[in-house]
Amino acid sequence: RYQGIETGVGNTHYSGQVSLTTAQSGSSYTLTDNTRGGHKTYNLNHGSSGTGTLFSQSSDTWGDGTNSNAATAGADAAYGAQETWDFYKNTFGRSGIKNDGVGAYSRTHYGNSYVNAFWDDSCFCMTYGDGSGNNDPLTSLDVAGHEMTHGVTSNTAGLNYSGESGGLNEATSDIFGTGVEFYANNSSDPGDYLIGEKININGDGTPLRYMDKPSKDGGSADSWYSGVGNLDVHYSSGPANHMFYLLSEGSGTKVINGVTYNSPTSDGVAVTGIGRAAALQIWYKALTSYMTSSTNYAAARTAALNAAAALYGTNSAQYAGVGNAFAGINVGS
Ligand code: ASN
Ligand code: ZN
Ligand code: CA
Repeated sequence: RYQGIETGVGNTHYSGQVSLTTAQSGSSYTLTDNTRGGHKTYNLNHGSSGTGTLFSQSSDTWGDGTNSNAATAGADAAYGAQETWDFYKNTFGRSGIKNDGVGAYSRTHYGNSYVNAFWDDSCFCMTYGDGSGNNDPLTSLDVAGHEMTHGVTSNTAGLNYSGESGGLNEATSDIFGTGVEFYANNSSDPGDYLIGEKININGDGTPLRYMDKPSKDGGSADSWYSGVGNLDVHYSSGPANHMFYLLSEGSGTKVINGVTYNSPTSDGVAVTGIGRAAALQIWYKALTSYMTSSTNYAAARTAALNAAAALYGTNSAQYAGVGNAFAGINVGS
């Protein structure tokens, strides 16, 4: 058999026990995924430059679910990269971040008590900190999908990371990060419209962001207004996250995978959802066919309407749904 493709076991911190594609190298195994563009997962061992070392061991079982085992975060990161690859491939036919079949690489255990994770276009790589006290690594599925989506955005629309386009860039990462989480269908980390609900980023277990009502985070806007582009991009993302929730699920109260959402509209007019699958297709086509680096909220509405028209026609419920969801965040009417 081909020794470059093995099936290992990951005992992750956030996603329970998962299957990981690994590779054999001599008498050891490595976190190398030759079925997904050769993605590799590294251990920076608290350094902050270079690649550190490729995760490598004699057994093909990775981590034990605890943070005292360095390979646990490796297993989460490898799983996040795997599910993100599969989400893009199987949902949109996109083969990797650049759609060229080439995998990125991931670095875990960056620095000390580093409470962030980031994509870097220049290394074409993903980096994860270990969180406060090195106790809450930022390796959950939605964070992995969020960060790698920054690579997709930068290789497609190229939305500038400031002003309204910056908010749309951030929202695109939240939207497809959430898409990854639902796609993975993992019982330890089921799909939701919350961002960072697993990583204890606020120290009290609450999520970083809420797509049904973004203002629940204390900083994000629920709807567009003329100064929204002056907010930090992680707050000006709010209206687009909210639009995506409304488009997918509709306004009002709804329980999904045990989480209760209550989504308002800016004008009080109820909105009916078209389902997450269609909403994802519309946003992906808008991003990859119609948005540019300077797209603002008004132009994002036009881009999404164009995408819905191309996919479903102008007489479709999906096309009407886009108009209604944008009206619900005070864009168009
Ligand atoms: N984790 C942050 C983000 O993806 C990193 C950054 O500031 N770009 O938004
Ligand atoms: Zn981001
Ligand atoms: Ca989530």
